[in-house]
Amino acid sequence: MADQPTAAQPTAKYRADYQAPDFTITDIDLTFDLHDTATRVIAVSQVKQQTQGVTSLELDGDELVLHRLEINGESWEHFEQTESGLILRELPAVFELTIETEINPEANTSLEGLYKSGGGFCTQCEAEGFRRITYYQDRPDVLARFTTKVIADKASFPYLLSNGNKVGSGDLENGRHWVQWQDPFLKPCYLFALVAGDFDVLRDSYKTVSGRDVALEIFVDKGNLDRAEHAMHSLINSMKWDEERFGLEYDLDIYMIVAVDFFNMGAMENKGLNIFNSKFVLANSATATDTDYLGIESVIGHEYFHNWTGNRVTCRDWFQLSLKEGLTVFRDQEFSSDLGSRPVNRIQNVRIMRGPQFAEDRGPMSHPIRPEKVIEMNNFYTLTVYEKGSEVIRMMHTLLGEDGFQAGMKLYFERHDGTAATCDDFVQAMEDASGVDLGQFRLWYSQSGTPVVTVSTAYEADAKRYLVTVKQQTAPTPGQKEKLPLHIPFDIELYDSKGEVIELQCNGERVHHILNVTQSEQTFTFDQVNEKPVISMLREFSAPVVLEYDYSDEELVFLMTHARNEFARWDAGQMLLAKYIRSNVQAVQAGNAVVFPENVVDAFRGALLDEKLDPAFIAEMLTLPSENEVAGWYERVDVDAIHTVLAQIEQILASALEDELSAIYHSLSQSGYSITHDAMAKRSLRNRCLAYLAYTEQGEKLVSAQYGKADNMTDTIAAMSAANEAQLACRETQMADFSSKWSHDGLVMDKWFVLQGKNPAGNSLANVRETMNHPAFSLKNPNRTRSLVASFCANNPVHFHAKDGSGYRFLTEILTALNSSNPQVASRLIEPFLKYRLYDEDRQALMRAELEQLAKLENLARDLFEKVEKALEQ
Ligand code: B3K
Ligand code: ZN
Repeated sequence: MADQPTAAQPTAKYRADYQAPDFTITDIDLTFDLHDTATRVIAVSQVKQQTQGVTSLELDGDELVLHRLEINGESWEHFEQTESGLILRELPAVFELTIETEINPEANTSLEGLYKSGGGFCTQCEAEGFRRITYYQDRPDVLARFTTKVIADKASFPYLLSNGNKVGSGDLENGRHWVQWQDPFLKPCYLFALVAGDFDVLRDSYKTVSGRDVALEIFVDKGNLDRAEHAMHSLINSMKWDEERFGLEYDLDIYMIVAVDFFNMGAMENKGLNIFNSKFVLANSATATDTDYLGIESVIGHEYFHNWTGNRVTCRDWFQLSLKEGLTVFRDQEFSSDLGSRPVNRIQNVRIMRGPQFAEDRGPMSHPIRPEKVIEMNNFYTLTVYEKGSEVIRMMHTLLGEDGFQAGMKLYFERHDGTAATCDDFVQAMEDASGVDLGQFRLWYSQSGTPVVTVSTAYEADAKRYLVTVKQQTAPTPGQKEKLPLHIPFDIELYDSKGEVIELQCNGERVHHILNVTQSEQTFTFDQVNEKPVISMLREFSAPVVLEYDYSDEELVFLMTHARNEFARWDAGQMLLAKYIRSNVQAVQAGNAVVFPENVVDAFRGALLDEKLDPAFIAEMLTLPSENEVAGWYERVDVDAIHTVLAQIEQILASALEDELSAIYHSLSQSGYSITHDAMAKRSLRNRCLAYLAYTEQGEKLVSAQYGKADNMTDTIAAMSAANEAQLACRETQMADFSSKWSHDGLVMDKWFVLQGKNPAGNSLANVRETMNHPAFSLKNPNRTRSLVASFCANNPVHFHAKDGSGYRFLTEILTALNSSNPQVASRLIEPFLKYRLYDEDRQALMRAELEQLAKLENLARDLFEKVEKALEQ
């Protein structure tokens, strides 16, 4: 029961142990009598035996007080309360189960289950939060029809919401009222949602392709109505896009989104009632940056797309999470790419793969996109499951083509609509619908780690033959020593010296540009190649692998200008930068100066001045890889050298390109503000120029002027961030001014907290500690915590890794506090510690000591336990 101490060590669950449930629940009728500290929940479930002869049933429950337990209306004695719930015994084959529990939403700081956010009530049930509401089979393969009655004080909570359609409402005594909802679709309990509060509501409607009218409602805190319009727009665009590109139509008469300030992640796709972190709903030109606008579009899309990929077809068990998440990320990436710039979206997604996802792959938590072993499910909502999961779907899309892939989607829904499915089911549908053999491809689901693909080429002038030899190798990862060759779609193109594409052929037959790499070593031969070509490889990042090839500077500069697709041009630029970053890190470690040759600068000048290119794309071309991404290239990371090299390359580019940057900066100024892609693209290049110019003599003047004149948050934050990075004198005035203007608005202040967290100044940590006393800051709010603490610990490596261990001690203090109040947030923040083996011995010892201290914490939450244990044993 609730307050018994959990003495036992948390135990793991294994994918291989899956067993179908012995009983299922076909219907559940819930009644919530809402009170801040003592909410009563009555759950009446219709239960049916699935395995003949089994008469006992385990229900999950956490932090619940049991008041009543009845079977078929009669009090039931045959049960036992355990640490993790209830075991009911001597059950009939079919019965009605009534359970009345009491919960305390106000004391719920974990933000899982039913909790209070601001003045209202809301829920978060994925992955295993429903067990904090009532005793239930809290697993995704139990699908029931939900009816929910919500009772609360009418004045404080005029809106009472749950999934599905409203079927009744009425007034009660003592100023209370009730509303009843019914969801006609079967769903697992993780998709259950309830909201009670007082809101402003933005209303619109959508006519689906078959002509049904859907009411759209977005609930925001009072006074925020003008900040919900972009979310509504994005929702309508999502509904339309899913009909057009995937042929998928919405299925209820109403779609509701509620924005709340206290939320552990981005948003949640509860059936018909999405609950969102207000960060991904609220925006207007004064409060939101272009990045915020695009983030809202993508998250609104993501949650909407889950209605089919996640809700209509859900996961059989949580090991299958990528079934819905990888696929839905793929869908939201395609949505953003169809609506905006495909190359820029691809570049941004690839940066996430090459930076944080590759880092996850080589850390102690390394896991395949379909994990085998889990202690705390919330720890597996990872970049691997989401982003790499999406790359795996994208590879199938590449192998099958759009038509084959859509045929696979259609078959998948025909087979699995209304059920809980597995990743294998999905791949099977893709295979059956297209006839493409995905046998070896399935290994992507079970093998963890990042494959390294090493290429060598040879040109035989006499035979006019070009040979491409591809080797693949995946290093062992924790718990998985043996690695097999994967099926890698390897997209290439060959160019002649004029930049014309050379048709791929072998023995007189055309060869497709997607090579099927399936062995550990394989040579592809191309004939009729009349001159030594330049090869472009892993085009569009056709597989989530590291590519190694010994390109010359000339070849990379050539590809930067001649490659046909923009992604390949950007990628060539990144490879060129990588060469000089690596050589300079060595130079700096040997006490030498940073060298960055003129001809390399010229290549970037060429990109900057190319008027045929989209300005947003040019901005990406001119963005160096992050310190964290560069750290990922090394077995032993030297944070100081990496920081020095990146900062100096930035400064060298700034002074060499000052005239061009300055001219472009001025030419891109816009009158009036709009969020069209064209306007955003111009702002992004202009602000990239400003970030460089901040390091030149005109920096101080330009940055101050932009801050003073900015009529939108994008330009304001760009000025502040340039001042912060270049440590300009105007930084302090801007920070003070911003805080006095916005300290009433936590969401806006998050941008300020991020800058404090990333502050490169020497007293950075002292400053972060002081910032924690700012009235807008609170460790109870995950957004505030992430903005300040995570940006210091994860994105300010030089100061977090200070040699005296002060950064490490700070993180342990925070983790210790959050371990008891909100373990899910703690578990995200601990990530920088998990990579401790990549640092020098002194730092390793310091971080290890912190991990050991955490391991000794009394009541160490499962979330942290799992990561600390793995990090220490690796
Ligand atoms: N499905 C949710 C994530 C739930 C996370 C639980 N710790 C949001 C999403 O991926 O769309
Ligand atoms: Zn999702």
